[in-house]
Amino acid sequence: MYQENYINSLRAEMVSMVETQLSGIAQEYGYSDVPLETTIKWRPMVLVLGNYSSGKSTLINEFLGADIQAIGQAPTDDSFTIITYDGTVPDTEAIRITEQRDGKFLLNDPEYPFEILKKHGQRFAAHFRLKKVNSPFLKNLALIDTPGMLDSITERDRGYNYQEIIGDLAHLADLVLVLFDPHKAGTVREAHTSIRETIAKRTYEDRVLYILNRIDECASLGDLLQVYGTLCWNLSQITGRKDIPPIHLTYSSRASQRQASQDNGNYKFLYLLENQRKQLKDAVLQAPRHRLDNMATFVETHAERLNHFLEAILSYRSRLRRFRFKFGLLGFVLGLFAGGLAVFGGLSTGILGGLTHPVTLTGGVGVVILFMIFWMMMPMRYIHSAFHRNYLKNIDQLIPLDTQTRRDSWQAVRDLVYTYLQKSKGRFPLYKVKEEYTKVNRVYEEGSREIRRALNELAGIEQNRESIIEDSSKPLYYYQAEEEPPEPDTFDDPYAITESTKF
Ligand SMILES: Nc1nc2c(ncn2[C@@H]2O[C@H](COP(=O)(O)OP(=O)(O)OP(=O)(O)O)[C@@H](O)[C@H]2O)c(=O)[nH]1
Ligand SMILES: [Mg+2]
Repeated sequence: MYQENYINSLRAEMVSMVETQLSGIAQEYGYSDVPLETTIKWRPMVLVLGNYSSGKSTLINEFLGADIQAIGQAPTDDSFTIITYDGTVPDTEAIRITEQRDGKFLLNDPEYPFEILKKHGQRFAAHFRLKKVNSPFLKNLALIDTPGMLDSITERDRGYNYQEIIGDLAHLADLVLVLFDPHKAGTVREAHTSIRETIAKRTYEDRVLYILNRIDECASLGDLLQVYGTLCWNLSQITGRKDIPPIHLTYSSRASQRQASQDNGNYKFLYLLENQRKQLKDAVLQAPRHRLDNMATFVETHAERLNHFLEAILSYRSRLRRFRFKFGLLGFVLGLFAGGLAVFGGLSTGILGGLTHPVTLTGGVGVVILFMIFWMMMPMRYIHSAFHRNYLKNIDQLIPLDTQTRRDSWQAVRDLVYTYLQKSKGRFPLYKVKEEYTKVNRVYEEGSREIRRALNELAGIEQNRESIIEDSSKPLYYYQAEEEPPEPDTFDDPYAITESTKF
């Protein structure tokens, strides 16, 4: 409970940091169209992807503890469904859908983070919906069920760009579950493209959980191992990694005709894998923890990018100031020279012969002033626009790009800096930008450090909790060091199913 509260308050703090320190600046300079915190404000999300009929909806129903999503053998559901918690209906009541919202509402309500999906058009909106359910499983997260991936259906048939939508949803989600089933462990083309092109590129690999579902349909342990091997091979091809990502094994006991406890056939292996099902559920319930990591990265990334944006436009201004000073000074020297020349010329040619010295001097100063006015109006303007053009052309010179991180972050704001300088012609209130820079820099330097420190503290709490659980689960004789553990009378078959080991 303490851990849950800690996570929730850390989340709230991070959202408020983004809201008060970064969001306004991001919108002002066109870095973000919507308030920056929109995508992190809502609850942690778990995206469920997979082949058609791989059991996505069945697994979701198992998590929720009720038949919320439609299931069926043929491609069943062609909608993207957000399933979220309804806290207004007590958990003690039967778990059910308490409210439904359609896509149009969802895409336009600023309470939800789905505004960025508006670009996918009307056809997508018609396939997008939200269900509120009073399942305790949803207390700290929301699930997203998706239409199955199919080889035979093209983007045109679907009427919307499936790959891009999956990419955007994966970007929003804190955890992505990718389901496979034994029949299609070879995976299909769309699965390949979606996973390789979108998830691997746009989210971190530790945010993806690969799941081999419906394992009860394997005829024996040997059969399961063969399927597992095929899937491993395919996954290593998809992810391009030499090490194979961990694969969770699961099945739905409700959908299955075979029971885990059935010990007469070849299905004993299901019983041995029972703990995997529990581990999967626990891993999904870790979504709020993933959200914290994602938020920390979010704050760091955006603070760094905004920092680079402001650093670049400030650097432009300080270069412009130096340039102006240099050419102003040159103009002044030339003006002095012109004034001196005028006085000297006048005196030597005798034109100013009758004039007194102070008047001659005033005339010289007048020439200097006139020259300076001319210098400012004509050559300086021309040189200034040449300076502006030159810096727009060589915009990468504005800030040092000595590390890969700086280069990556600069790539993300480079065009924005270009557009801003082009539009403003380098004229902006300097004190204001300096103030904003200090603010963003503080988040970038101190805010990020504090978030990481809080995350470490949280990891400490988690470790403590685990060791307490571990300690309490140790058998009693563990504490009686001098006493040997009792020898079992007979050899126990570890795979035997007894009353006490049944779940
Ligand atoms: N034996 C067995 N059958 C399952 C399991 N999970 C799902 N099924 C069955 O597989 C079929 C497809 O399940 P769904 O949950 O609809 O699959 P889906 O991935 O949501 O399918 P689409 O929404 O059409 O992409 C249903 O008939 C389920 O009863 C499982 O673990 N074991
Ligand atoms: Mg489904």
